[in-house]
Amino acid sequence: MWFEMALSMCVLAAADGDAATPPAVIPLPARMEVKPGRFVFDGATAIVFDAKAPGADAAAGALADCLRPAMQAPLPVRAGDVRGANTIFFGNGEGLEPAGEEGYHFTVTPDGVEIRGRAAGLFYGAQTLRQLLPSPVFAGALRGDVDWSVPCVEIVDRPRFAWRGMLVDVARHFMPKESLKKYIDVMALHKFNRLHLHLTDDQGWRIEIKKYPKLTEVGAWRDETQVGKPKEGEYTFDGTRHGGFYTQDDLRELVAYAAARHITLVPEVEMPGHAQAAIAAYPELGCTGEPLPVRTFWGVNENVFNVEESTILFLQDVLSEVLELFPGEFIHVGGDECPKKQWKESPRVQERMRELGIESEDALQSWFIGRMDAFLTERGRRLIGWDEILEGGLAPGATVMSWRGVEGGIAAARAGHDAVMASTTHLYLDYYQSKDESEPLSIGGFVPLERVYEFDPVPAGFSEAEARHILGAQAQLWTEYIKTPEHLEYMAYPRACAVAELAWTPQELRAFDGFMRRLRTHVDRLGALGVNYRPLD
Ligand code: TNX
Repeated sequence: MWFEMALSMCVLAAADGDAATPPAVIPLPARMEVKPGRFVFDGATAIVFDAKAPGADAAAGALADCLRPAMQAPLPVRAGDVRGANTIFFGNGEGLEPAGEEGYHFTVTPDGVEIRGRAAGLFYGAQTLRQLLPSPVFAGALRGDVDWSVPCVEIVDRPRFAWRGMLVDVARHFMPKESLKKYIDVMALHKFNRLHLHLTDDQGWRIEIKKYPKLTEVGAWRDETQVGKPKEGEYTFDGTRHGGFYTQDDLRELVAYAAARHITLVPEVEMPGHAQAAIAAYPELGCTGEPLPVRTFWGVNENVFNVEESTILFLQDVLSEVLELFPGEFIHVGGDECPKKQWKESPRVQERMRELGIESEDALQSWFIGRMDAFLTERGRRLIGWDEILEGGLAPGATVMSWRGVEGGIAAARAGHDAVMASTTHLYLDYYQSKDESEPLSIGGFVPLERVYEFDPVPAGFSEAEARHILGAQAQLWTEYIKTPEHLEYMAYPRACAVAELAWTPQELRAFDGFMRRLRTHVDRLGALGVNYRPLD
């Protein structure tokens, strides 16, 4: 029997979590005390959930699903009111120190495991339990002998921030749905709770919109793609058609898959810039009336949406379908890198500015975003956009995603708006992670692991009231130079582990040395999961 073998192997496997080496949990819990002894799983161990505790059933099932591939005999899962001996028990956290929506209380004694909290907290407790087990349990199939035991601990945990996000740019390179599911699984292990999908850009439109089929018939495909960086202004191209899109069914499936892992998908539909794929599909949305192809090279682009009422209504129709698919509170409308050249040069746009009584092109962009803000607010949602949306005045309901450093986030918070920190300086995981010549070609920049880790989302000098406007932090993976899910994983991990910790763990507990010690164990888990992480130096 598997458990007898497990017992005999106990002494052989290097068990993590002795008092001297606290368990390698990432992100580090807010409070964790290691006690003597271990709980050893055996053939009679069961997962038990209190059927009256919301989410306990789901968390128990999620734990069983994660462990099943590495077990010969899966752990039975059953309902039960009380935590009996030799069980992993999921129940509500009533009467315990409040842990909020996402916190949990977690106790291991030689007799069993007890996890208490609300739905998300219970799920996160299950993720912590996985990380107390040895790395081979993360594999998709039983590999050799595993020490099925966990150290006795007492954990009281809750996140520092409500927004713990990652952006994946599926516009520059389309990523298959199944690869996003794996991505979501790995995010969940790290207690991330927002996946921001950058669904539209100059080089591709990736979301099926029933009312405007050409957005994907035309906009989801480009003839070819720039190869490498231009040399002396000369581009080379690969001559290969690239594209793809998610059907509405695909997106519903992804939304549900992520929700089961307590991750909210944040869809982004870019406007008024980064719009060429949409203009290629419907040229009347552009400023020049000229037909344009879906763009085949990178960089800031002058071809932007016009400001006709029909264009605003078109985009609101698009958003209506987006709202049907994505139930989350926040809808991202882009707003970054919108050159004003065509607006300045177009007689029709200038006429429209006079009609609207708008004096500058920056103010025109604010009017544009303001129309979307009003539309989303009326429908009970919240607009979020890149920090350029500050430039002509911030729309009343807007939340700012601060990418050009933290200044946009600071300005937003000081003006009483919410902000998410997503700064190029620390959180752009498309940038180089080492100076090693063997690193794959990247867009540029240099954001090694230690730099990521040192980021504190709350700017120095912030008052408590200002700090409350910082919803959290988000890592960005722009995919100009990232063509495959494997390469995406290489750029994401292990740096995303640092992002997870800076977004979850109390600032006063964070230390790079301790993180690195835990990370050396943690990367074995990533390896067992088949994540193509960049090896540690
Ligand atoms: C800037 S970040 C962009 C993206 C690029 C990225 C490359 C932002 C809001 N805009 O369009 O992909 O730099 O690092």
